[in-house]
Amino acid sequence: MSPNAAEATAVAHPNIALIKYWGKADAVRNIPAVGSLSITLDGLTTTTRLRFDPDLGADRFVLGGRRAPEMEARVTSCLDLLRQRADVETRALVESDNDFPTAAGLASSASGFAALVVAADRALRTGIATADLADLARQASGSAARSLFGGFVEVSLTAGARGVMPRTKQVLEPSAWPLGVVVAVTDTGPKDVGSTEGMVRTERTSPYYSAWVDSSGADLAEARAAVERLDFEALADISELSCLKMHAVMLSARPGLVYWNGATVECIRRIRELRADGVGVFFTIDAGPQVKAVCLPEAQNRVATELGAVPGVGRIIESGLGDGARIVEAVG
Ligand code: 2P0
Repeated sequence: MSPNAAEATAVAHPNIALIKYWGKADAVRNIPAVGSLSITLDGLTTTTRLRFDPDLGADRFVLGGRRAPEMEARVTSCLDLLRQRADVETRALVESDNDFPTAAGLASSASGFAALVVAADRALRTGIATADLADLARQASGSAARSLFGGFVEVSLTAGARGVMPRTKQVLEPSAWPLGVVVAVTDTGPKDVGSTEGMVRTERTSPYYSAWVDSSGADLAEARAAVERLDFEALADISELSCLKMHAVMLSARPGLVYWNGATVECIRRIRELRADGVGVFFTIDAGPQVKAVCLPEAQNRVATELGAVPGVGRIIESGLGDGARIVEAVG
């Protein structure tokens, strides 16, 4: 194999967890403490071009046209996993672009590492199966495993010889239940406390952390059953519960993690009013102030208009459900 001129471009979409991942069973191996269930979006895209170059002494990472040295150690660790499989040492130039705000609770690390492993797998011709690529992406960023797949995706935890291991798989194709998502962007700046640091603080200091971990398996089973029978009301109830429980455990860390702003709360109230009026919509919120409203297709236009009118909402992004990470171009 000659990786010298090998290059590939991959795209991946962020995913939004309906049953949330927050906390690690093993921080060194990045094993999540809880399973999760997500939807992959098609309205937000990361495009990553990767070129192995024998003249490079180290990997280079360029994000949105600017060198991002603070991310290079994580990119190198991730690429090393694939280089080991291919038995090569060659370093790479990685150029990644997001068509949405980075590091603001819109899961840019999920789509970023999903696109990276898919591009590297193709450029190195390692031929790794998607579920195994998901596991490599997971080691870089827990949520990235889910963006390898489209539609509804589950990470389940199973006990194995080496302890608990996560396994990622698709639960439902995007076309089987084409829900919409309206993202109400309430702040485009980067968050104060990143997810990894926030999780560690929560595990160490929240008196409610064990209750969060202990109750999440039942939430995951309930959500999976709701997805399998396309039961929107049941999915809405369990998803809002998982989201609010996660934020409750974040708030109870010391010092408490407050990812919301005023507009976040106003969007929650508006979504609950709409649902009480019979509109098919529920909310979920990650480690940032943006509100993601998951809607039945016929409700999407109304939800976008209503959330766009909430004071403090600067931008509305609309999305359907999308496919998993994939190659769009390859040379060599
Ligand atoms: C999720 N989040 O399930 C949860 C909900 C944020 C809130 O997964 O430490 O950036 O790299 O494994 O993947 C964000 O966590 O964390 C996340 P690491 P990641 O989507």
